[in-house]
Amino acid sequence: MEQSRLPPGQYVPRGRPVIHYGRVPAFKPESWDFRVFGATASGEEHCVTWPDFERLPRRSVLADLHCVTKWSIMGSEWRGVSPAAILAAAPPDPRVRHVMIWAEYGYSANIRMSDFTAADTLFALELDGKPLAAEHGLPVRLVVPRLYAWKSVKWVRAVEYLLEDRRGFWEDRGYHNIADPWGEQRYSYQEEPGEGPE
Ligand SMILES: Nc1nc2c(c(=O)[nH]1)N[C@H]1C(S)=C(S)[C@@H](COP(=O)(O)O)O[C@H]1N2
Ligand SMILES: [Mo]
Repeated sequence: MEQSRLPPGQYVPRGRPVIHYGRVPAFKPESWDFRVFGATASGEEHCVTWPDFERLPRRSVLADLHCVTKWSIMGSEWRGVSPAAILAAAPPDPRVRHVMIWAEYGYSANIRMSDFTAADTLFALELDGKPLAAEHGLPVRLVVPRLYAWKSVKWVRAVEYLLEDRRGFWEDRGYHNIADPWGEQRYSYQEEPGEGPE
């Protein structure tokens, strides 16, 4: 196992911070669903209920989470569903290069397909051997360890396949479209041509 390293400008805080915009949503299994829409290969929207989502095969990823406010949580064990399973169940149009991840209350983050399909990206249902706590994203959150943590969307409800890149919640409010912590891509003014939509 490669040892975890701290990206530039980050520090390890005491305890485990919780950060999000707005309130913690209640999880109601009977009405919860996971939608895949936008540029699907068939043109149709796919929808998975909680009992079906819960039954998808899981795998574990040992990974760090880097918040743009500069704390990093090192070495958590996340367990959940691989994005590859979602892509197989609901194939995208072959031209799709970006996805929008949607959460409860309209929070969203856009991610390049190459980051979405990275080996350490996961729809996590468990953290360190236990179901996610409500404030960490119960029942499902995305974990994208290779990007700043605002892209690790908690309380995920949908994936939208994009034919053209579009900015999500924080990307539209001054944060970097790509958000690589190793390159300290924190703010949108740092974007080079081609790194974000017009
Ligand atoms: N739905 C949703 N997901 C979110 C956020 C949010 O406001 N809403 N905040 C993000 C930010 S900025 C961070 S740093 C991480 C924090 O995850 P944690 O609270 O589990 O530590 O969640 C991310 N996911
Ligand atoms: Mo964050």
